[in-house]
Amino acid sequence: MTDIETFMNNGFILKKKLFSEQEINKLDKFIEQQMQKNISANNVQTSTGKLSMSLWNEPSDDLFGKFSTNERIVNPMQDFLKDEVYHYHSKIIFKKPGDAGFDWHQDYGYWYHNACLYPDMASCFIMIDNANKENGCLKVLKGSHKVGRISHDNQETGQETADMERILELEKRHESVFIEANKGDALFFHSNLLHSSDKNRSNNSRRTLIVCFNTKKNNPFKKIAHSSYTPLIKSNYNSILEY
Ligand SMILES: O=C(O)CCC(=O)C(=O)O
Repeated sequence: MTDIETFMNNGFILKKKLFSEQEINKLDKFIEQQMQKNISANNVQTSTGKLSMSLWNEPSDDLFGKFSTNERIVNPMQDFLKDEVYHYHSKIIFKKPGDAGFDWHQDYGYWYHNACLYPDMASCFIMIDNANKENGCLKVLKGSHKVGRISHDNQETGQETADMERILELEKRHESVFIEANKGDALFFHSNLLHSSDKNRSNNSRRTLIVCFNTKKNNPFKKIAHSSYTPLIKSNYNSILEY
């Protein structure tokens, strides 16, 4: 199967070693420096506790931007979504030891409410640390993007949680896949793919940089949250190490 066929059939594709160890070490140091400058991280509350996340809408003109607009991500995204894509937002999930997991949801469960008419949206989940079952790697229901958008309950915390009656049924029909991966690997996944994650039960953080894309033709019909269409200027392959 080609990468496009895999993405179409399964709703995701894991690309091993999309970024080198040297590139991820550079990102790791950059995050450390930004934390010292107090980049804001907000607490997210889920049914299993709390974790922290930083989110920004515009692709920043710094090392984060060299990742989020990198041709290694943008070119496949355009192939998967079959349109020009733009940066919708990026976020870093800091899943520290003991931090919570995410309840079952589709990202389009959120983005639907942001005036995006079609689920022609996807994310690239870049592993900054190795991810495994113990530290709360992502879990997906393979092929579940084909069910379309299912209803979500809006929790008091602001988190959207997919209808559990349907999840229990879908779990019988779709394989649950734990995305165990190494730092530098990257998961591309469709906005309707059902996913969740467990708490971090290890002694180390499990951090990810998640870059979310929308398509040009799916520009939100009104401004609610995240970015509207702005042409994306791609960064070339070498731009991370050159930065
Ligand atoms: O980082 C995780 O464990 C899950 C993140 C997630 O589900 C999301 O950002 O939509």
